[in-house]
Amino acid sequence: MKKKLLFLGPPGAGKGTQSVLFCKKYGLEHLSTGDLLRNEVSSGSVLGLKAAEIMNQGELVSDELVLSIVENRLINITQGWLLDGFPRNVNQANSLKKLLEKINQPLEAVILIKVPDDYLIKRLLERGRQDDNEEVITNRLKIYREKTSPLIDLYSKQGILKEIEGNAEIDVVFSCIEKALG
Ligand code: B4P
Repeated sequence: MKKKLLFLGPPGAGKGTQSVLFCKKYGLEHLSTGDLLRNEVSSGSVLGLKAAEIMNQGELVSDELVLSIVENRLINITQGWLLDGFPRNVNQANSLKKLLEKINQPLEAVILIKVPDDYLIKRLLERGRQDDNEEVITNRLKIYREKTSPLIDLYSKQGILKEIEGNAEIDVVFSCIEKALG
């Protein structure tokens, strides 16, 4: 099983859901920039307050902040890792590439979880997190299309992208991911 992974997909595709299951089963370190940013927000730090404002509008938090969070974690992991929600734009992808070259741990596979917009909106409205209201979700989908979706082409050209149909039961999606990475 591959041990240096990235899960990519639109908001609500199930990146977080599948990452937790996968890391538990295969002993990888789960690096979710969304979770790390929400921890920063709960801590009430100045950075957290700034991040909360941006996240509640469905925009991307600054590359600088996200990169510093990821770099600090990634360099200390030895047992394999799964990046969830990072990178989210081309600049973050380029920075990740440089960082992985520096630590000599190349990305082995990228899982793209695909779900139609209608289902994404329904799932997120049902979840009801602070940034899960119709207006913000619409903006998050727009940002995904504009800034994150170019990464699909980038990783496809590198020959490491695997596409998964995410509009199915959680355990079915999980099995498809295992098959794709096995
Ligand atoms: P994230 O925390 O990454 O969250 P997400 O993309 O909205 O959701 P995810 O795809 O993980 O869906 P989940 O499994 O939870 O981002 C939140 C915000 O943080 C961003 O908008 C941005 O502001 C900021 N941010 C994060 N990373 C950043 C970065 N690198 N740079 C800049 N800013 C960044 O699933 C959603 C729901 O669907 C859940 O309720 C789940 O139970 C349900 N679900 C999952 N799988 C299902 C299935 N198969 N069937 C039915 N329901 C399912």
